[in-house]
Amino acid sequence: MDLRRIMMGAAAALLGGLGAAQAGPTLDGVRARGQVNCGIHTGVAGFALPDSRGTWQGMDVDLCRGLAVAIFNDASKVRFVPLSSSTRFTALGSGEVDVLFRTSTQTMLRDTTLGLRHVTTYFYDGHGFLVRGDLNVQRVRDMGGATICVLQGTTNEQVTADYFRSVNVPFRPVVFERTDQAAAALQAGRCDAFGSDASQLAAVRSTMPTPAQWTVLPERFSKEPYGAYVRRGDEDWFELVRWYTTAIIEAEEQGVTRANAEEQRRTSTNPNTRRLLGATPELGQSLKLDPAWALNVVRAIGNYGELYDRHFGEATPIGLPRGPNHLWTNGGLMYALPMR
Ligand SMILES: N[C@@H](CCC(=O)N[C@@H](CS)C(=O)NCC(=O)O)C(=O)O
Repeated sequence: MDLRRIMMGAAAALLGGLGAAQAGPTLDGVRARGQVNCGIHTGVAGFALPDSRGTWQGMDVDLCRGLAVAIFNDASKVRFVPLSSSTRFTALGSGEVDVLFRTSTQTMLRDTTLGLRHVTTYFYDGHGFLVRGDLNVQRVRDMGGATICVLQGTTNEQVTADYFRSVNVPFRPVVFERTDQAAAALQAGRCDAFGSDASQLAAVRSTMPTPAQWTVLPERFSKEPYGAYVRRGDEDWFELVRWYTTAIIEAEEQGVTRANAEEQRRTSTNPNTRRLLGATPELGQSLKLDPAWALNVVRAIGNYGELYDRHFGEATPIGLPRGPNHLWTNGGLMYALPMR
């Protein structure tokens, strides 16, 4: 640790001791600016896509809005910054955005080499392939010589190459910058398959002119756990984003919904629920937020299950089964660390 950091830490400790609500530099900057700058996808249904009125919609988009609510109790205090896969991490590193909620897989080398930190998993996925339904392949390894569309700067580029190399089957990659370009190339027959995370393939399929003609093959070739990313060196901001994400899952675990959150705060006798919703103030205080931060978040965007259903559930064109994104109590992997 360098001297400047030690001095800054000592100064912060002193201020803390005097009772000043000094937060880390990112939260202070966000508050001074009056909005969170949130890096999102350039356009994929389910995670981030503008609707017919040009309003961004999707799980990543709502996670950005919810973060604004946790800080300002105002979902409009967010600026969405669409970023391609290959520019997202440099945009975060340079300070153009405060956080990424951008379909970003958490990997060891991203964590250890980019000067960034991934936070905690909010979506479990895996790499798959989208193909024309009449292509008639049972297994991807039977696609020798195929042309495969992938997106630049994604894990999917490497996973595709690793897989075909591991089974010693040749393929030809065609690399694009944006999802819509890859989808158009697939549609036009310029590639035989599109390799990406299965959720995004389901989303792309749902926005094709004739979805029924397209199939996401059932094999999965990697683990793609999505997490928010923040810059290194601001522990307070890291903690805020981590416990904010956790609170949304915890709300579902406790049966706190958009509709009942307010009432639960008033009437619940469960100490965990009372803490989560700010009937007692310690969680909010520890993050330098209003005691009602998590209550406000759930009222604004819902708990994790509500968020999933709204953007990926049966009633959406994507209709993606929840699978590993179910709560751990329901056979899935979503497990909130204890909030106490
Ligand atoms: N999970 C992958 C990225 C998944 C992803 O975002 N893939 C496509 C969408 S299918 C993409 O990069 N799109 C770029 C764009 O349209 O900006 C990663 O973290 O590298």
